[in-house]
Amino acid sequence: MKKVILTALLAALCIVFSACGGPGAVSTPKDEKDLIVVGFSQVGAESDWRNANTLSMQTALSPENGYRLILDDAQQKQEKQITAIRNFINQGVDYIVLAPTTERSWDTVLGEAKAAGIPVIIVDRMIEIEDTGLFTCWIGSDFRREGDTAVTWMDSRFGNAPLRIVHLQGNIGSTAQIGRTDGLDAGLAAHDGWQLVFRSSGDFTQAKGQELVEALLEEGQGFDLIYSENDNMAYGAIDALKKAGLRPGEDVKIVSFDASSTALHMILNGEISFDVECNPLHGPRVRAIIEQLEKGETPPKFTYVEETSFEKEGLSEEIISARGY
Ligand code: GYE
Repeated sequence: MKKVILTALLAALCIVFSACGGPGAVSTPKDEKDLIVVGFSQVGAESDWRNANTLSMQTALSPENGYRLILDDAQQKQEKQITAIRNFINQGVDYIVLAPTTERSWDTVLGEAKAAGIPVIIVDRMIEIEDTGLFTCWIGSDFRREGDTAVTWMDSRFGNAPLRIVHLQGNIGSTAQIGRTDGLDAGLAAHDGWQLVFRSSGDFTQAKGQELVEALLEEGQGFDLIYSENDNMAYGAIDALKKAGLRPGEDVKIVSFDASSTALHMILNGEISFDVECNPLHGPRVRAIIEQLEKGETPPKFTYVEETSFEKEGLSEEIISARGY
């Protein structure tokens, strides 16, 4: 009984304190009607990168921070994203955040969002659109630079020595695929010792990465290096190599993108040789953009996030655990 009274007293005190915003005030979810409503059309859940990105958005745009986030997973299909955006417009959301699957064919639906007066913030990949007034701003990675970073490392490591390359591509038509592929193509053009022995899309998934490399090994194709446009395809490729009795990192070198924590551990154990970082933590960045817009300010139209790259030298458990993904 005593305990009940004490708890009630404490609760009452808490209410008084938080209502006055006094010391010890706890942050409580705001009234539902005061929340800023954000519709987020997400590509899917195809990779570690994507899951870290979704979590970052959910954490930053939480009710505690004053937001209601409506998340739509498009399962890597643009048609589903277009439907999701139309639903957001019908629901009258305050902002739309779009992580686009591919670059093209957004004109009509973004025109509809504009007509409804809803600002659209693009994250991660870019869109190719004639009227750039149809979106408010974009924030994401410089994917071509990522590809160039990988090629620079390959050049420093192998020079123009004969190198048989297997290229696992991401979703065809996505900026991440286009930039990373363009980087490799430039590398191939500049090194006549490098030979592209296989190129196909593994859709950024582990299962497809494994399938492609398994099929290749069954055909008896030899190769020295796998250029995998994301970590999850690299995990699948590594499984395929091991199943065939090959040693990833020794018999076949792996170059990958994203630098998620599993991949960085694979650098430490020698399976992945080089990984270019792609930063998925866009949640706080989007929140900062919305805050600017709410104050009537104009955020920069395009913002590239800073990124680095990793190899075994200089990498440690401490570095990996200090990262957010
Ligand atoms: O590299 C991949 C994900 O667009 C940056 O998409 C993103 C890419 C990322 O599925 O893992």
